[in-house]
Amino acid sequence: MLDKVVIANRGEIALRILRACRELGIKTVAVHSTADASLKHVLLADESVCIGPPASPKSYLNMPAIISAAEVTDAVGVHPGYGFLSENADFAERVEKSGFVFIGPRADTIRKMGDKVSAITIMKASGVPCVPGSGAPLGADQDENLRIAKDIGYPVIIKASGGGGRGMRVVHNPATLLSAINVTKAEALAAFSNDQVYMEKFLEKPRHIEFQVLADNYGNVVHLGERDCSMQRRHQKVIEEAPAPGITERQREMMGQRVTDACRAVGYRSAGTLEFLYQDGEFYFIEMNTRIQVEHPVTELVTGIDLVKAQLLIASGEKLPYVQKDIEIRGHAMECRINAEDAKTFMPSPGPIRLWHAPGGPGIRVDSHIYSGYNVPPYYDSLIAKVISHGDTRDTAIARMKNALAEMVIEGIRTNIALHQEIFNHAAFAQGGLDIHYLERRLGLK
Ligand code: MV4
Repeated sequence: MLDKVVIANRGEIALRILRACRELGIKTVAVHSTADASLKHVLLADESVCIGPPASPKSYLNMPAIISAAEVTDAVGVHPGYGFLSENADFAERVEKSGFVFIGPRADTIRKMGDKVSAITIMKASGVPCVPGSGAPLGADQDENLRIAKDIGYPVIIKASGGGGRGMRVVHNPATLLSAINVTKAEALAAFSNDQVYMEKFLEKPRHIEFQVLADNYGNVVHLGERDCSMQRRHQKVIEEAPAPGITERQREMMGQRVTDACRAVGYRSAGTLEFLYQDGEFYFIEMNTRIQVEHPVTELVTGIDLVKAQLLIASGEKLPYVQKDIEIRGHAMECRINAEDAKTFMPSPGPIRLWHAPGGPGIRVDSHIYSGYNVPPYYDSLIAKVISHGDTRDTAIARMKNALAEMVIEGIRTNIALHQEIFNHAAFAQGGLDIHYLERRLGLK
């Protein structure tokens, strides 16, 4: 078992990692910025090291500072959480070259999946269904690009192979294709020094459904079913659930088989998520996340598997203690992301939390680092709590979530609790299976 782990993150996920370490008897080192000395996990950790000023590039993204903290505290592993350096292949490589265990996939796997064209190529080769597309970076031959688009059929979408969700462009006809390619390339080059772009058929009303996998160092891979993350605004997920409404056991088994085959083929290790668009009964792979995700608790509640503990055990060299047939999806779980933000403008609303009453009762879990008197700093993500509900049925999970939202109290800052209540009281949401544009369309109406 790992003896001591550096938690290279902050907020709720840092506390989540600390709790998993504690359960396994692993000592913890919190690294934090000067703005974060009073974070709950910093107060609870066995040791803490200040790694720099508030701005993330100087602290939570500061690789030498984090690796030095591991060195001076005699830690053996580094858990990156989500965001920050969690999918930075260079960081994973530097952690391992410095003699520490990176709690996540191998650096070369992170690199392969970070390049979306490369990820799609790998998945396609393993029989994972992908969106009809160029399957390769677009070249300089514009007649060829026009031909590719014509073959796929308009509308098409131009995406950057390198960075996150930004810099995509939907193209509805050949007249605007070439300028769209050029603008997307220029933006991608400026944003992440990689101007590779590719083309896919644009799906107009998809749902966002993702499969969770766990893999050990010995070629054992299991999937833990899927999550529906379609309730989002501006690429920020708002509500997630597991399982995805309407997905049959047969579909789950078929997709599960394909995603686990693909992970085995690339020698995947640790927790990972394969993202799909789902439309008209078909799944289309779009990208893979090589980190623990914000929404992992809904999968934990329906499978009974602790994903962060699993990551730590895998990193300690242990074998997965179960095979696929041991894994069952039990009941339904929902997660609400509680943000410190203005209800109307969605702008961050940092400041002091004067009062905090956490919800509770059967089937309610709260993952949060906040406490009465805690000051939400303005420098980071505005996620302050995740409320997760579980029940035998989706209706029970919804009823429990409504109770939880009604009884929780956060005073001193503005939050999106009322937005969640509104969504949960909406008939279309109760029905389930809404597409990724639903929330923005509805918010636009009001
Ligand atoms: C798409 C798509 C429609 N068709 N690809 C947005 C983020 C990026 N990671 C993938 N995204 C999309 N890719 C094709 N071929 C629509 C989106 C999309 C989206 C996807 C998942 C969750 C939210 C989204 C919001 C807008 C657009």
